[in-house]
Amino acid sequence: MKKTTLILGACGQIGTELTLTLREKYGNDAVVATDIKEPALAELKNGPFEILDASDAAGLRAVCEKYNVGTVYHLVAMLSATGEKFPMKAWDLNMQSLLHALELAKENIIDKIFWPSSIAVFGPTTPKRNTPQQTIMEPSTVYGISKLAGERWCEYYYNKYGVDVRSIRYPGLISWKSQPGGGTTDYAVEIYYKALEEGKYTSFLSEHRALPMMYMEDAIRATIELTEAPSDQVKVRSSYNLAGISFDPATIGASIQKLMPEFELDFAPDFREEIAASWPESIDDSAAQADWNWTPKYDLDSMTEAMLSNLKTKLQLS
Ligand code: AKB
Repeated sequence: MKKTTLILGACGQIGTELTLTLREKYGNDAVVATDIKEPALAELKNGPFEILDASDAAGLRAVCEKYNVGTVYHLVAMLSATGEKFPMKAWDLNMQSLLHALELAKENIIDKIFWPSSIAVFGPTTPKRNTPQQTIMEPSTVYGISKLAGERWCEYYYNKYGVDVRSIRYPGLISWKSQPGGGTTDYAVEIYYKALEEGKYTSFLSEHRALPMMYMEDAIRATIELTEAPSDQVKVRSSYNLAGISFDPATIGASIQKLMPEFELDFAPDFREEIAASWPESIDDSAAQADWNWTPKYDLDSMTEAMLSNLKTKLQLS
Protein backbone atom coordinates (compact mmCIF):
# COMPACT_ATOMS: atom_id res chain seq x y z
CA MET A 1 0.00 0.00 0.00
CA LYS A 2 1.31 3.44 -0.95
CA LYS A 3 2.16 5.87 1.85
CA THR A 4 -0.44 8.57 2.53
CA THR A 5 -0.30 12.04 4.09
CA LEU A 6 -2.26 12.74 7.27
CA ILE A 7 -3.62 16.16 8.25
CA LEU A 8 -4.42 16.71 11.94
CA GLY A 9 -6.81 19.65 12.37
CA ALA A 10 -8.03 19.53 8.77
CA CYS A 11 -11.10 21.72 9.48
CA GLY A 12 -9.04 24.60 10.88
CA GLN A 13 -7.84 27.75 9.13
CA ILE A 14 -4.61 26.20 7.78
CA GLY A 15 -5.81 22.59 7.66
CA THR A 16 -8.67 23.33 5.29
CA GLU A 17 -6.50 24.97 2.66
CA LEU A 18 -3.60 22.56 3.08
CA THR A 19 -5.89 19.54 2.64
CA LEU A 20 -7.44 20.98 -0.53
CA THR A 21 -4.03 21.93 -1.97
CA LEU A 22 -2.38 18.57 -1.24
CA ARG A 23 -5.35 16.65 -2.63
CA GLU A 24 -5.20 18.70 -5.81
CA LYS A 25 -1.50 17.84 -6.07
CA TYR A 26 -1.52 14.16 -5.09
CA GLY A 27 -5.13 12.99 -5.48
CA ASN A 28 -8.00 12.77 -2.99
CA ASP A 29 -7.15 9.32 -1.63
CA ALA A 30 -3.52 10.22 -0.94
CA VAL A 31 -4.47 12.72 1.78
CA VAL A 32 -6.31 11.65 4.94
CA ALA A 33 -8.10 14.55 6.64
CA THR A 34 -8.86 14.33 10.37
CA ASP A 35 -10.41 16.65 12.91
CA ILE A 36 -12.21 16.47 16.23
CA LYS A 37 -15.38 17.67 14.51
CA GLU A 38 -17.26 17.11 11.25
CA PRO A 39 -16.19 19.52 8.48
CA ALA A 40 -18.39 22.52 7.67
CA LEU A 41 -16.95 22.42 4.14
CA ALA A 42 -18.31 19.36 2.27
CA GLU A 43 -15.24 19.31 -0.04
CA LEU A 44 -13.11 18.00 2.85
CA LYS A 45 -15.01 14.73 2.49
CA ASN A 46 -13.95 14.27 -1.14
CA GLY A 47 -11.22 12.00 0.21
CA PRO A 48 -10.80 9.97 3.40
CA PHE A 49 -11.99 11.82 6.52
CA GLU A 50 -11.77 10.54 10.11
CA ILE A 51 -12.96 12.07 13.37
CA LEU A 52 -9.84 12.11 15.55
CA ASP A 53 -8.83 13.80 18.79
CA ALA A 54 -5.12 14.44 18.22
CA SER A 55 -4.44 14.18 21.95
CA ASP A 56 -5.68 10.54 21.89
CA ALA A 57 -2.42 8.63 21.37
CA ALA A 58 -4.08 5.28 20.62
CA GLY A 59 -6.53 6.85 18.15
CA LEU A 60 -3.69 8.63 16.33
CA ARG A 61 -1.64 5.45 16.12
CA ALA A 62 -4.63 3.49 14.77
CA VAL A 63 -5.29 6.04 12.00
CA CYS A 64 -1.57 6.12 11.05
CA GLU A 65 -1.54 2.31 10.79
CA LYS A 66 -4.87 2.04 8.97
CA TYR A 67 -3.81 4.45 6.20
CA ASN A 68 -0.07 3.62 6.08
CA VAL A 69 0.77 7.25 6.82
CA GLY A 70 4.16 8.63 5.75
CA THR A 71 3.95 12.38 6.47
CA VAL A 72 1.89 14.02 9.22
CA TYR A 73 0.97 17.70 9.08
CA HIS A 74 0.14 18.44 12.71
CA LEU A 75 -2.06 21.55 12.72
CA VAL A 76 -3.88 21.17 16.02
CA ALA A 77 -3.43 23.96 18.57
CA MET A 78 -5.25 26.32 20.88
CA LEU A 79 -4.14 29.82 19.81
CA SER A 80 -2.96 32.81 21.83
CA ALA A 81 -6.18 34.59 22.82
CA THR A 82 -8.18 31.46 23.70
CA GLY A 83 -5.10 29.98 25.40
CA GLU A 84 -5.08 32.88 27.89
CA LYS A 85 -8.65 31.95 28.87
CA PHE A 86 -7.91 28.22 29.25
CA PRO A 87 -4.18 27.94 30.12
CA MET A 88 -4.11 24.30 31.22
CA LYS A 89 -6.27 23.10 28.32
CA ALA A 90 -4.00 24.98 25.90
CA TRP A 91 -0.87 23.46 27.41
CA ASP A 92 -2.31 19.92 27.43
CA LEU A 93 -3.63 20.03 23.88
CA ASN A 94 -0.62 21.78 22.36
CA MET A 95 1.98 19.56 24.04
CA GLN A 96 0.33 16.13 24.20
CA SER A 97 -0.67 16.03 20.56
CA LEU A 98 2.87 16.97 19.44
CA LEU A 99 4.56 14.43 21.72
CA HIS A 100 2.27 11.63 20.46
CA ALA A 101 3.24 12.39 16.86
CA LEU A 102 6.96 12.60 17.74
CA GLU A 103 6.76 9.22 19.49
CA LEU A 104 5.14 7.63 16.41
CA ALA A 105 8.00 8.95 14.27
CA LYS A 106 10.56 7.68 16.79
CA GLU A 107 8.99 4.21 16.44
CA ASN A 108 9.13 4.54 12.62
CA ILE A 109 5.33 4.23 12.34
CA ILE A 110 5.43 7.51 10.40
CA ASP A 111 8.33 9.04 8.41
CA LYS A 112 8.05 12.80 8.74
CA ILE A 113 6.24 15.52 10.71
CA PHE A 114 5.42 19.13 9.89
CA TRP A 115 4.49 21.05 13.04
CA PRO A 116 3.82 24.78 13.14
CA SER A 117 5.39 27.10 15.64
CA SER A 118 4.55 30.82 15.76
CA ILE A 119 5.87 34.36 16.24
CA ALA A 120 4.35 33.86 19.73
CA VAL A 121 7.59 32.13 20.80
CA PHE A 122 9.05 35.63 21.07
CA GLY A 123 8.30 37.90 24.02
CA PRO A 124 8.66 41.43 25.36
CA THR A 125 12.45 41.13 25.72
CA THR A 126 12.99 40.00 22.09
CA PRO A 127 14.29 42.63 19.60
CA LYS A 128 11.10 43.89 17.91
CA ARG A 129 12.27 44.75 14.40
CA ASN A 130 13.70 42.26 11.97
CA THR A 131 13.69 39.68 14.76
CA PRO A 132 16.57 37.23 14.16
CA GLN A 133 16.26 33.45 13.86
CA GLN A 134 18.20 33.05 17.09
CA THR A 135 17.52 35.61 19.78
CA ILE A 136 16.10 36.12 23.28
CA MET A 137 12.89 34.10 23.67
CA GLU A 138 10.83 34.79 26.79
CA PRO A 139 7.20 34.36 25.65
CA SER A 140 4.53 35.75 27.97
CA THR A 141 1.49 33.76 26.73
CA VAL A 142 0.63 30.11 27.41
CA TYR A 143 0.42 29.56 23.66
CA GLY A 144 3.90 31.04 23.18
CA ILE A 145 5.32 28.98 26.04
CA SER A 146 3.82 25.80 24.52
CA LYS A 147 5.20 26.64 21.07
CA LEU A 148 8.68 27.34 22.44
CA ALA A 149 8.63 24.08 24.42
CA GLY A 150 7.39 22.31 21.26
CA GLU A 151 10.32 23.70 19.27
CA ARG A 152 12.75 22.36 21.85
CA TRP A 153 11.05 18.93 21.70
CA CYS A 154 11.23 18.88 17.90
CA GLU A 155 14.94 19.60 17.91
CA TYR A 156 15.47 17.06 20.71
CA TYR A 157 13.71 14.26 18.78
CA TYR A 158 15.71 15.13 15.67
CA ASN A 159 19.06 15.11 17.53
CA LYS A 160 18.38 12.08 19.75
CA TYR A 161 16.29 9.84 17.54
CA GLY A 162 16.75 11.19 14.00
CA VAL A 163 13.05 12.14 13.72
CA ASP A 164 12.52 14.10 10.49
CA VAL A 165 10.58 17.06 11.85
CA ARG A 166 10.16 20.40 10.11
CA SER A 167 8.62 23.60 11.39
CA ILE A 168 7.82 27.23 10.60
CA ARG A 169 7.14 30.09 13.02
CA TYR A 170 3.97 31.29 11.33
CA PRO A 171 3.14 34.96 11.41
CA GLY A 172 -0.57 35.96 11.49
CA LEU A 173 -2.29 34.19 8.58
CA ILE A 174 -4.89 35.87 6.41
CA SER A 175 -7.32 33.73 4.44
CA TRP A 176 -10.75 33.78 2.86
CA LYS A 177 -11.62 30.05 2.45
CA SER A 178 -11.63 29.35 6.19
CA GLN A 179 -11.67 31.60 9.23
CA PRO A 180 -9.16 31.69 12.09
CA GLY A 181 -10.31 31.20 15.68
CA GLY A 182 -8.91 32.38 18.97
CA GLY A 183 -5.81 34.23 17.72
CA THR A 184 -4.51 37.76 18.30
CA THR A 185 -3.88 38.33 14.60
CA ASP A 186 -7.51 37.42 13.68
CA TYR A 187 -8.42 41.11 13.32
CA ALA A 188 -6.65 41.15 9.95
CA VAL A 189 -9.17 38.61 8.60
CA GLU A 190 -12.27 40.06 10.33
CA ILE A 191 -11.52 43.49 8.87
CA TYR A 192 -12.11 42.23 5.30
CA TYR A 193 -15.43 40.53 6.20
CA LYS A 194 -16.67 43.64 8.02
CA ALA A 195 -15.50 45.96 5.22
CA LEU A 196 -17.67 44.04 2.75
CA GLU A 197 -20.62 43.30 5.04
CA GLU A 198 -20.89 46.56 7.03
CA GLY A 199 -18.50 49.08 5.46
CA LYS A 200 -16.81 49.63 8.83
CA TYR A 201 -14.71 47.82 11.44
CA THR A 202 -13.60 48.37 15.03
CA SER A 203 -10.13 46.92 15.53
CA PHE A 204 -9.34 45.15 18.81
CA LEU A 205 -5.68 46.17 18.35
CA SER A 206 -4.56 49.80 18.45
CA GLU A 207 -3.90 51.88 15.36
CA HIS A 208 -0.11 51.47 15.20
CA ARG A 209 0.31 47.95 16.62
CA ALA A 210 2.35 46.38 13.79
CA LEU A 211 2.69 42.59 13.50
CA PRO A 212 4.20 40.12 11.01
CA MET A 213 1.49 38.69 8.73
CA MET A 214 1.17 36.52 5.61
CA TYR A 215 -1.44 35.67 2.97
CA MET A 216 -2.54 32.03 3.24
CA GLU A 217 -1.49 31.12 -0.30
CA ASP A 218 2.11 32.02 0.59
CA ALA A 219 1.89 30.16 3.92
CA ILE A 220 0.61 26.96 2.26
CA ARG A 221 3.36 27.14 -0.35
CA ALA A 222 6.00 27.65 2.37
CA THR A 223 4.61 24.72 4.37
CA ILE A 224 4.73 22.32 1.43
CA GLU A 225 8.10 23.61 0.17
CA LEU A 226 9.73 23.09 3.57
CA THR A 227 8.10 19.69 4.14
CA GLU A 228 9.16 18.44 0.71
CA ALA A 229 12.68 19.94 0.72
CA PRO A 230 15.55 17.42 0.70
CA SER A 231 16.42 16.60 4.30
CA ASP A 232 19.98 17.95 4.11
CA GLN A 233 18.64 21.43 3.20
CA VAL A 234 16.65 21.60 6.42
CA LYS A 235 19.29 22.90 8.77
CA VAL A 236 17.00 24.32 11.46
CA ARG A 237 15.16 21.55 13.31
CA SER A 238 13.52 23.75 15.94
CA SER A 239 11.54 26.14 13.69
CA TYR A 240 12.23 28.61 10.87
CA ASN A 241 11.42 32.32 11.01
CA LEU A 242 9.17 33.16 8.06
CA ALA A 243 8.41 36.68 6.85
CA GLY A 244 5.66 37.93 4.58
CA ILE A 245 4.17 41.36 5.18
CA SER A 246 4.34 43.55 8.30
CA PHE A 247 1.59 46.09 8.91
CA ASP A 248 -0.55 47.70 11.60
CA PRO A 249 -4.36 48.12 11.69
CA ALA A 250 -4.20 51.67 10.27
CA THR A 251 -2.14 50.50 7.28
CA ILE A 252 -4.38 47.54 6.38
CA GLY A 253 -7.34 49.94 6.73
CA ALA A 254 -5.69 52.33 4.26
CA SER A 255 -5.06 49.44 1.86
CA ILE A 256 -8.80 48.56 1.95
CA GLN A 257 -9.72 52.24 1.46
CA LYS A 258 -7.79 52.27 -1.84
CA LEU A 259 -10.48 49.91 -3.21
CA MET A 260 -13.36 50.92 -0.92
CA PRO A 261 -12.88 54.66 -0.18
CA GLU A 262 -16.00 54.73 2.04
CA PHE A 263 -14.61 52.09 4.46
CA GLU A 264 -14.45 53.35 8.07
CA LEU A 265 -12.04 52.06 10.72
CA ASP A 266 -11.84 52.80 14.41
CA PHE A 267 -10.02 51.24 17.36
CA ALA A 268 -11.07 49.73 20.70
CA PRO A 269 -8.08 47.73 21.97
CA ASP A 270 -8.92 44.86 24.35
CA PHE A 271 -6.80 42.20 26.19
CA ARG A 272 -5.30 41.08 22.87
CA GLU A 273 -3.42 44.40 22.61
CA GLU A 274 -1.10 43.30 25.41
CA ILE A 275 -0.40 39.97 23.67
CA ALA A 276 0.35 41.75 20.38
CA ALA A 277 2.60 44.25 22.18
CA SER A 278 4.79 41.35 23.34
CA TRP A 279 5.41 40.09 19.78
CA PRO A 280 7.80 41.27 17.04
CA GLU A 281 6.80 43.86 14.45
CA SER A 282 8.81 42.24 11.65
CA ILE A 283 10.86 39.09 11.12
CA ASP A 284 14.25 38.25 9.62
CA ASP A 285 13.81 35.04 7.63
CA SER A 286 17.22 34.90 5.95
CA ALA A 287 17.75 31.30 7.18
CA ALA A 288 14.58 30.11 5.35
CA GLN A 289 15.66 32.04 2.24
CA ALA A 290 19.14 30.53 2.30
CA ASP A 291 18.24 26.93 3.23
CA TRP A 292 15.15 26.21 1.11
CA ASN A 293 14.85 29.30 -1.12
CA TRP A 294 11.84 30.88 0.55
CA THR A 295 10.34 34.00 -1.10
CA PRO A 296 6.83 35.37 -0.47
CA LYS A 297 4.71 36.51 -3.43
CA TYR A 298 2.05 38.72 -1.86
CA ASP A 299 2.43 42.27 -0.57
CA LEU A 300 -0.27 44.12 1.37
CA ASP A 301 -2.13 45.57 -1.62
CA SER A 302 -2.10 42.36 -3.68
CA MET A 303 -3.39 40.49 -0.62
CA THR A 304 -6.17 43.08 -0.11
CA GLU A 305 -7.21 42.75 -3.73
CA ALA A 306 -7.30 38.94 -3.49
CA MET A 307 -9.15 38.93 -0.15
CA LEU A 308 -11.83 41.40 -1.24
CA SER A 309 -12.52 39.78 -4.60
CA ASN A 310 -12.59 36.20 -3.25
CA LEU A 311 -14.72 37.14 -0.25
CA LYS A 312 -17.18 39.07 -2.44
CA THR A 313 -17.81 35.88 -4.42
CA LYS A 314 -17.92 33.70 -1.31
CA LEU A 315 -20.38 35.98 0.48
CA GLN A 316 -22.37 36.43 -2.75
CA LEU A 317 -22.08 40.21 -2.65
CA SER A 318 -22.32 42.11 -5.94
C1 AKB B 1 -2.34 33.89 17.02
O1 AKB B 1 -2.66 35.07 16.83
O2 AKB B 1 -2.42 33.34 18.13
C2 AKB B 1 -1.80 33.09 15.86
C3 AKB B 1 -0.31 33.12 15.80
C4 AKB B 1 0.40 34.38 15.50
O3 AKB B 1 0.31 32.11 15.98
N1 AKB B 1 -2.35 33.58 14.64
